[in-house]
Amino acid sequence: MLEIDAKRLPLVSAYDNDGKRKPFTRFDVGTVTIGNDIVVIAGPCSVESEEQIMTAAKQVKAAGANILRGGAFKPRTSPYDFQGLGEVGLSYLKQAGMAVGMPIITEVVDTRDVAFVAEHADILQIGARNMQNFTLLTEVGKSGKPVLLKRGMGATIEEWLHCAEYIVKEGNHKVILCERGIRTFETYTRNTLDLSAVPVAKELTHLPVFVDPSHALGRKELIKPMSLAAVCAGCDGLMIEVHPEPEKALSDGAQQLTGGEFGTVMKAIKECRNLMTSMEE
Ligand SMILES: [Mn+2]
Repeated sequence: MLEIDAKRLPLVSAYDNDGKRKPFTRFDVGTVTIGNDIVVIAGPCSVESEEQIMTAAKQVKAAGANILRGGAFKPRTSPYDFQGLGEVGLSYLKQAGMAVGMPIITEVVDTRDVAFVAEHADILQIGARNMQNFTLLTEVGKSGKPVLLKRGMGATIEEWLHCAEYIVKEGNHKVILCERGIRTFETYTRNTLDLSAVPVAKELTHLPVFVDPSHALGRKELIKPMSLAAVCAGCDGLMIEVHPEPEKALSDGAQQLTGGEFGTVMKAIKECRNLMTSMEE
C-alpha cells in the first residue's frame, strides 16, 4: 500500500484515523459533476479577444467539452511576453461561457484578485508556478469556490498534497489536483508528463485528479496519445488547450489544437473511456 504521513495531511488523506478509506470527493460545478465521469476542460491558453474566446467556446462545446478555460491573468516566463487581458479578458470568458452554457475556469495569480475572479469564474485555477504560494492558497480556500491546483514543475507529489491541504483547511473541500508535467533532463517535450502521479494521488487522497497534457508536452502531436494514456491511468478529467487559430496564438501556440483536431481527440477519449468502463464491469 502506498503511504503518506496522514497526520500531516489529515484532510486530503484518503484514509481516516482508523485506516478506513474515505469516499472519493465529488462536487458539482454548474451542471457538471467532478469526480464522476471524465470531465474535459478546454479552451485557449489566453483570452485574446471577444471573438476569439467566443469562437473557441463554440468549437469546444460542439466537440463535447464540459468546461471552458481561458487565461486572463497570465504568469509568463518573460515579463515582456503577453500578460493577458486581465479583468476584460475574464468578462469575455464569462460571456462566452454563458453563450454556450459551460462553466468557466481561469487562473488567479494574485491574492488581490481572488475576490474578483471568484465572483465571475466557476473554478479558480492555481498555476504550477504558484503551487506553493501559501497566502494565495489560503485565500482561494476562503473563497469557497472550486479550485484546480496544478502541480508545480519541481514539486513532489507529497508537496503538492500539502498545498491541497492548505486549501481544504480553510473549509473548502472542492479541490481538483492537476498533473501538468515536471521538469526532468528531457528537453524534447516541454516538461515530462508524470502519469504515475495519477494512480499515486488517487491512492493517497480522495481528491479528483486531472491531467493537463498541453502544458506537460508543449507539442500538439502528443496531446491525443497522452490524453488516452491519462484516461487509462485513471484520471478524473483532462485540461486541453484549443485555439481557433493556433498559429496566431499570443501564448503557447505550438501546443494548442484547432477545433477540428480537438474533436478527433474528444472522440478518442470517449472511446477509450468506454473501453475502460467495459473492462471494469
Ligand atoms: Mn497555456
